[in-house]
Amino acid sequence: MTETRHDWTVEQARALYELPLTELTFRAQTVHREFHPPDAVQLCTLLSVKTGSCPEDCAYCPQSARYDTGLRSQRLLDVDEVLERAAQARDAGASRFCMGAAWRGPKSGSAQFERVLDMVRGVRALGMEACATLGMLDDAQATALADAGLTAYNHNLDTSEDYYGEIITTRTYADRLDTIRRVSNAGISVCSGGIIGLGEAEDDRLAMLVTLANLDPQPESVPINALVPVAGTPLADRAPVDPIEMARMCATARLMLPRALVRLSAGRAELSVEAQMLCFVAGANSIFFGDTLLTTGNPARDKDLAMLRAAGMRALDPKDRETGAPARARPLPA
Ligand code: SAM
Ligand code: DTB
Ligand code: SF4
Repeated sequence: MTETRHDWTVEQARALYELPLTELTFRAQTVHREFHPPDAVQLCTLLSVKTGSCPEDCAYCPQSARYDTGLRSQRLLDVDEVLERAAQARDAGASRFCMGAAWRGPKSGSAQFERVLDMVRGVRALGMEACATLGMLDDAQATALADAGLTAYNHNLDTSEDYYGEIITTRTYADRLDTIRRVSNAGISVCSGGIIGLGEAEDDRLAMLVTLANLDPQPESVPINALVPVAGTPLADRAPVDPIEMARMCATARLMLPRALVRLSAGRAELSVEAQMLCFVAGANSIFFGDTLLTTGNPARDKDLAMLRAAGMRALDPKDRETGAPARARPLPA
């Protein structure tokens, strides 16, 4: 049985990342089968519940108030509208519903935070896993989200500690790790990953995976995003990510975080079906499913279902938190 290690070094990560692709994918596949059904992909649907006008300066993000990206800001949606969208996502085949807010963090005790807690309770009552990404949390907010039944909280490290200051100046890497710790202490699963294609070096990508793998417990899910360059942001002109590098990231994440869901996240619309298949072969077992991410495009549902069907893949039925029954594959939706 492959052990989950928390003592990874960048050198060890690089030794995996730089293996011949055939060897790397073989090893990733081998580990994948120990912990996950090899033919199942988790289907998560995203919804931006509060869009734009964000006070943070993340250089990749179309939602920062600092950049003119032509995005229309939108205040926090009503609970009913969110639950209608969640029910549609469930009926379309998604098992997890992820709600994103363009905030530095929620305001404690505010009507808005209370509304988000109602959204979480409502999504759980629909029989779905609920995930939220709302920025930085304090302990009381993490506990309130846990009490509302939140399954997972997404808070990405995005890149290495060394490169972080090139991308974001309005918060620190330590702030990020603090929120992750609070989420974990509150008993919520941590979803944390990052973005490649920001202009970082290979070692920055690997240092990020090392930090994630050395968290104890390791994150339950690890989104691997390829930068979606958006006009008006400082990173608008970054070169497209090489699909082989995306596959290498997925495989290295699979090997270092063997139990995690590795999510092939933003940037899928720019990847061919074959490149995405390579990422699944490399150990990715989760996608964002639905026509949009937060503010940018994602492959259409029908296209994704056709891709998964052509490969004989199925949907991942979540692990049952109450009984501990393991995740299983279930048929794709019609
Ligand atoms: N405001 C919260 C925060 O930053 O924690 C939550 C929402 S934020 C949009 C969630 C994540 O989306 C970011 O951490 C980043 O990894 C990803 N993201 C945002 N814009 C992106 C882009 N243009 N390309 C790829 N990933 C992006
Ligand atoms: C994650 O790692 N990627 C998602 C989700 N977590 C919240 C967001 C991707 C956003 C891509 C740009 C956009 O659509 O605004
Ligand atoms: Fe705001 Fe999150 Fe975008 Fe950063 S990534 S600008 S915190 S919405």
